[in-house]
Amino acid sequence: MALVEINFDGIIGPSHNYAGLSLGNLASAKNAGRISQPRAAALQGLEKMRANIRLGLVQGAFLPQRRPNTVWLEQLATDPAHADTVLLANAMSASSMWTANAATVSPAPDTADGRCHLTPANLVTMPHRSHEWPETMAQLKVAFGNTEHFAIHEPVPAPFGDEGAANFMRLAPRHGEPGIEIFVYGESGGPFPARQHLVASQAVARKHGLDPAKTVFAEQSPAAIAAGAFHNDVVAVANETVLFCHEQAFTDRDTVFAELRAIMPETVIVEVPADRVSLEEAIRTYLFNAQLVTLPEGGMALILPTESQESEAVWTWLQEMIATNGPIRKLIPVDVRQSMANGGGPACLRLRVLADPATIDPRFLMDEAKLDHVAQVIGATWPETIDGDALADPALWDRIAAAHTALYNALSLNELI
Ligand code: SUG
Repeated sequence: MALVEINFDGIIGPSHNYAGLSLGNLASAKNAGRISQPRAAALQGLEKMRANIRLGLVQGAFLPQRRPNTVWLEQLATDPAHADTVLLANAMSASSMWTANAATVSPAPDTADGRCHLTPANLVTMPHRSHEWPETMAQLKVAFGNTEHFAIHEPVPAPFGDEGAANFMRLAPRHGEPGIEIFVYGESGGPFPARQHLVASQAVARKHGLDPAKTVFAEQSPAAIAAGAFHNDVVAVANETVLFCHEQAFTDRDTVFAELRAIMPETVIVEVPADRVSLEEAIRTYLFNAQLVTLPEGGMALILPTESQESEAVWTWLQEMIATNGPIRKLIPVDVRQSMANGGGPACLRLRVLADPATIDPRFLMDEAKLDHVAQVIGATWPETIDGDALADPALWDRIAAAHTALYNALSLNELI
């Protein structure tokens, strides 16, 4: 079978909570201390997957990680019963749901050895995310264990922050053809950290055996980071020939656009001007944190958060864009409000892998029947709510562990528990 784009969504874990852990992520800060709804959150995520399957897209999933992360606490010479409040909150985060940060993926047509290369992101800038990669790596090794088709690398070493596919884009005439790989790094973010380091991006490009003539490194604008775009995928998204971005996404947009057009003349740039949608409004509504997908019947759709539909400035601009009959033909709002309240939109929740589905461990591929089964497990075992104080309650840890085991059993992935 030909290579197809597969979206691997993170199933939202039973410990989903609002601990305000991500400096520079305005939603996370704003909702710190709010009562979360892990069950509703996970079901929202499943419905997004279901809707994408119904569009004819191929869907995969990664599983939530074990929380609290006792392995990490042990490395810090403590345990859940003794860790201080902040450390425990870091060990309880369900942040692996945002699989756009799981890894950077270079598909087979772009690499020197013709395999699909994956490097798990080290996520070192944020403590709660820095301990995700070992379990991510374990899942990747099972899902993409076929070494004839996939190569999995060690993460980039600290201190060079790597945030994975959230700071990576790919353009290509068509999915299965060689393309341009675009790495977006940050130098400065004013009051907020620039999480993706250029050294890390360059290392990933070398590990993956990319053609330097088709690899672009672009600096994310400090203004975007300072306004709350802690990842590039909050202000830009690409699919096949189309780059959809905000006017202030990059430090030097003219040079970036010229480079892309020189490598691939078919490049189409759909840019939203700042005088129509400000950076602040773009970040509040997450219109760029959309899944830009090619529909099986042709044309592209933007699967974007319902928050974008509720903004007059955003929705008016998008309607006008659709009316121009450009490459993006359809707008599909989805409700992922529980994830959005922690700064994770539809695009954060998925990792794109271009591959032949037959080469992937089928336990990670989803169909509607499997989603029904997973929904049943979630309905029966995920906590309905978590408030901040409960993070230190041993009864919650037990409940989360039981929910975790039930899901791994349901997907026959017990070996990863
Ligand atoms: O890393 N939020 C995540 C959101 C990640 C979004 N991903 C992409 N843009 N691809 C983050 O900032 C908040 C957790 C908390 O505060 O409890 C959090 O980690």
